[in-house]
Amino acid sequence: MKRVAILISGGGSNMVSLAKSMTGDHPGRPCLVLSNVPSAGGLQKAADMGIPTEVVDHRDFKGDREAFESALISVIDTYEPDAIAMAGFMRILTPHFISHYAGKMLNIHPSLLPKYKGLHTHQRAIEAGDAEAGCSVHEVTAELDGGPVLGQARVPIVEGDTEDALASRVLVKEHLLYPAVLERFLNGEKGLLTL
Ligand code: NHR
Ligand code: GAR
Repeated sequence: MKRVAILISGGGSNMVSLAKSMTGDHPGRPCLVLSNVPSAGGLQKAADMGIPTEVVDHRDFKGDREAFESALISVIDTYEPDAIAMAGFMRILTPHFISHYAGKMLNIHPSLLPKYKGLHTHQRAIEAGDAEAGCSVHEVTAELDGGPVLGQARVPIVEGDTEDALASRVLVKEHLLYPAVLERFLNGEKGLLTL
């Protein structure tokens, strides 16, 4: 069984969909849910599912990203994960962290990469007049939202769409896409999955 650590900063709906998928024949099991935000709603959801939780608050490190990441690494490594899934984790990671887990990290990003790396993806897609939006699961490399894309799902952008409406439409697809890509990743399958 592969041990999967999940990193969150917020409500953790993607974390829940990943954790629920890891049963039966699935090659992975959740070993840790870690948040950089102490009030993240996903922490209680993880505890309710019986998954160990940890908090490493970036604010304790006063802008020293390497010190924050060293603390993250020492907590995460206690759980000996084989893979790390970022699910709404909102801190940019430096090569210090990335190189420690090279080839083991996935992220879900709410855009059709390579479009709209970074933040405020839905607003940017609406403002650009795009006909569709979506989400991508990618390997995490030092280049922000720039690692190899392993899976994508698309949704239409409709007349009068708002950021919130589009975000919830995309989130439904995220909950299908991420578990499917994680399972393939743990099985060593490398092709692109499109939903
Ligand atoms: N780090 C690396 N090196 N590579 C990636 O691909 C990463 C990453 C860290 C996070 C998630 C990403 C997303 O899916 C992610 C991918 C946060 C920011 C950001 O600007 C940007 C992209 C992503 C996550 N964060 C601000 C910061 O200063 C803080 C914003 C906040 O706290 O609300 O770190 O979109
Ligand atoms: C998701 O839409 C995810 O794609 C996005 O944040 C949301 C987290 O929701 N991630 C990013 O924007 C990363 N910068 P969740 O906490 O309910 O999974």
